[in-house]
Amino acid sequence: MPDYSTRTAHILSRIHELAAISEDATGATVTRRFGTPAFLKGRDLVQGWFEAAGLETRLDGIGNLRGRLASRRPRAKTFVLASHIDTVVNAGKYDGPLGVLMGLDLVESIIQQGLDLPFHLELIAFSDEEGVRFHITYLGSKVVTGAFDPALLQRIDADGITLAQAIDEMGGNTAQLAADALPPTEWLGYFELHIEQGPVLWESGVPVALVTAIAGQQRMELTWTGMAGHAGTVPMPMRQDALAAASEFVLATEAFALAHGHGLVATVGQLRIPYSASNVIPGQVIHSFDLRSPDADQLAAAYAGIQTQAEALAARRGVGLTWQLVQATAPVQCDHELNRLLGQAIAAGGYEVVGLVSGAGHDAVPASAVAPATMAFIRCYKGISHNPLENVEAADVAAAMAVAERFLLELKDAHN
Ligand code: HGY
Ligand code: MN
Ligand code: MN
Repeated sequence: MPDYSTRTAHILSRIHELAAISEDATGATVTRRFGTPAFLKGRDLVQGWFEAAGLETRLDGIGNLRGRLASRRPRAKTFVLASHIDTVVNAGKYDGPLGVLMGLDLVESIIQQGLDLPFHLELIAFSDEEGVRFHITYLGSKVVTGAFDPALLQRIDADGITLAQAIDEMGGNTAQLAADALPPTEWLGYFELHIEQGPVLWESGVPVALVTAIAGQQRMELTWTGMAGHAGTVPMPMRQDALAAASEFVLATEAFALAHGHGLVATVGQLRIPYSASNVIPGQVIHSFDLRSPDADQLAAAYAGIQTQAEALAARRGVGLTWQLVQATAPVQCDHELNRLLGQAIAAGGYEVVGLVSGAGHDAVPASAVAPATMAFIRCYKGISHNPLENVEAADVAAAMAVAERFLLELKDAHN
């Protein structure tokens, strides 16, 4: 009988070792954005673990770490186990790395048992799922799935560095990105283990669930342009205050999402005021806008409705508005057959089979365009994520490990 609690303790000790590598030299917060020295140092650590497990590893052109366990079957397809090792800023320890390190443990166990699978296994630690540095998500998985648009190479980060420059500086190779794709004919499927990042499992006491769908999301950048002025001399009715306009927009979109419900969520997570000073009326405000829904029609209607509201608000306030759509991803359904097997594995563990829609985006989204894809969610502390309070119970990770290992063995039997 596998000793999942010992294996889980090993996974969690690696989680803490990786979390100690951060852009924050004080170590007080966990931040490893795509291509930064901290990201590269963390990836080196994980690559050492891949190689110690016996995986043949390589770094692809966009910096994904790829470990391959070849099947002895010559015409075998490839089943991908993956998640990401980049993080948001001031992140938790588990969003991404937990899926990679649980996947590594599953592969280590297969190698130790000397199992010959009827498919190649490729374990991938994606280099940029969060899209923090260039505001575009899934850069790593887009390369592996062949969905990477070369035009993205011209995107610039807050320091004016292009994605192409960042890739070159980290030792990547922009000329290789197309060749790094796993051809659609070679995919058998995709499976990702990830913390739920929501409260459902926490409240229900269920340790692990399957994912039925992943919400669609749109990422925008809005720029409000008013008139900078003296905070002491411009009468209130004469102001074209860009921050007041942006603030009204934030509250109006919050009210819009609350009023429409059904999984619609709207967030302004980043905002900057160029040339800001306490005694200057903000002349310009630039901010992000993240809009999501599991329902494509609701997402489209909300996008149009909120944009119309924003334009009317800008006109009323005499403020200019530019609304730039940065990225749009449609909602995706997870694969029914994989979920049938995953549901069997969950039930065999004695757990209620819970199916969840993910409000968070995941690399399973690009993967679902080329292969049957699904995910398993692990219960996390109060559903908190993108926050240092992110946490998991070892018992829940152990439960998910048992389910995932049973799922892989079912997959082996199904393709033998
Ligand atoms: O934004 C997301 O949903 C994910 O954390 N990248
Ligand atoms: Mn994630
Ligand atoms: Mn995340």
